[in-house]
Amino acid sequence: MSYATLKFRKASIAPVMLAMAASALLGLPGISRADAAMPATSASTSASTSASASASAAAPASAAAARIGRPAPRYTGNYIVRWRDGSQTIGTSADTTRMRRVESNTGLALSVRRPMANAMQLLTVKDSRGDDPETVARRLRQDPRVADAVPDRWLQLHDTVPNDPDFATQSLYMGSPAVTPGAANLSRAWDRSRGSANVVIAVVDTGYLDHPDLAGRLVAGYDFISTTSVSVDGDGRDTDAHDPGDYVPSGSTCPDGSGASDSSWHGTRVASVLGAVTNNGSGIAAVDWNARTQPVRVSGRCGALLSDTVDGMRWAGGLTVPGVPNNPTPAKVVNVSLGGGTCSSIEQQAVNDLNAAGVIVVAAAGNSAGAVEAPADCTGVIAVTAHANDGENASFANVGPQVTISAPGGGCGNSKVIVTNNVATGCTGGQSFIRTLSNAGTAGPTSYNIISSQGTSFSAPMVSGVVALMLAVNPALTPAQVTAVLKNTARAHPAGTYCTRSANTGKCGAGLLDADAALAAAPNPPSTGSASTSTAADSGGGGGGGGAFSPWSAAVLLVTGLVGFGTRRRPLR
Ligand SMILES: [Ca+2]
Ligand SMILES: [Ca+2]
Repeated sequence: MSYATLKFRKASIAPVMLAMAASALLGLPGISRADAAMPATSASTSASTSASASASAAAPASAAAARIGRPAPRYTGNYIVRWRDGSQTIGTSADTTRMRRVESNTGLALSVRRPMANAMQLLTVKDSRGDDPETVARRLRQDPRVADAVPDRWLQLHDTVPNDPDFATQSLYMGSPAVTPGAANLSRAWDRSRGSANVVIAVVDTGYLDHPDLAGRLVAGYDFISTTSVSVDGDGRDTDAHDPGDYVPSGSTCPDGSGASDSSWHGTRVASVLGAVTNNGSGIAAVDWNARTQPVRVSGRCGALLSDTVDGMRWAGGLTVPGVPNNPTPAKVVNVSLGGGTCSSIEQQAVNDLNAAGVIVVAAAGNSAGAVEAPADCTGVIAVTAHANDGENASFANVGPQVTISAPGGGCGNSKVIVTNNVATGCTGGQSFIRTLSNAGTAGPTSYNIISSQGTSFSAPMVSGVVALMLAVNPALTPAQVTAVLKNTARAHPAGTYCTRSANTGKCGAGLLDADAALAAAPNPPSTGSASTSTAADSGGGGGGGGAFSPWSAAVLLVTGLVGFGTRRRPLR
């Protein structure tokens, strides 16, 4: 069967317009193109930006680190003192005598608050004579009876909050799960690692744009689209992975029967989730702050061909593709936010070969409110379904036994869809959105912007970014170990939601992505044996793969949200 369903194909209305329409109908704030429009980059400056990108790829790490200042400590007026004689008896004459002598020697008025472990006492200095706490501690240390003295101070749970203006919205799905149950716990994770420029994440998609909030994070990719009618760039395969737009002109019909549609800028949107320039005071924050993103262009007008997609995936991971120079900067993580049909022997072999080379493949489960689609259903792939900010599986998201884990992808929890006369009319508590970099152009690119997106397309790069962070912590992790750590550290779906119903056991993977827990476990992964966990025989052959793949993007979902949400919603069971 071909991917024809392609009912989900990027559809006939541009994401921006859909987002605006959804906003108007559902009363959602701020997702017009105006709310975050960024200045367009001219063609000439694009070229220079692109040329300097790889040379300066390592720069963001140090620059970001430099901007993250260390806030001044908050002191309490108390001091932790370790006595040289080892005594911490309080209230005895010996103790009182010792205190009086220290007071006399230092000129400080002291009292004991309580004893501490290791022959220490917590003292209060009642009059520090205006000296700062570190100076007071230094004076205490100069007394011969004092072995050590340190000012007591407040310690904070470490949450990293990047200064990108959109993070205020993004924290709903990237911040603390104590605030939003579905959030990926990245603020805490970023205190463990913000990623490494040594890690390359390939985005196998529609190519990329020189969006100013993406520039500097990219390494050279490749255009794998072999057919000119699909590539829309006037030629076949070449070194330029720019996205010229995948619009279908008025009057044209795709092989799946769909008609005119605006450009999706899907590859840029997906790449921005895992690799936008972060903590630059502009635009959005990404999951990984330092890894480099490699655009591998396989999808154009009317979608992607399996033959191009498999070649692109193999090249991304450093495998040889005839007629194409080997990838000089092979990716350790390959993100595939498109697909369709069921896993064929061709896709399975590509995944097996990538896994055997130590490459982690992450794929979106799809948005058909049905079974997991290829390549996410191949063995050895980290298959990602989506949940809304409240942690419930999104009503559009595909689920099934192949799902590895769930990550934020916007939408509406499956049990929260409000249905009136068999038509979805809203979402209890409101829909969730993922903020993504995009472009206002309906055909070719025009002005850069930021739009709200939904779909497993944006859940997968959430996981790919976390995998890149894990590899920054432990570069030796195998694909099987990464999978095991993600599963072991996933949080349970919230009680009473779709995935916790007994009829849905085993459909939603191990649970919700928790970046902090994954990074905490990354240094000591479980033993998993061979990196390659499957053979082609495991795939069962599969009848899919013959048709075109299509990016899974917001457009479709918003369309269904407006006109067919009810019919697209899975039965709750
Ligand atoms: Ca080309
Ligand atoms: Ca940014």
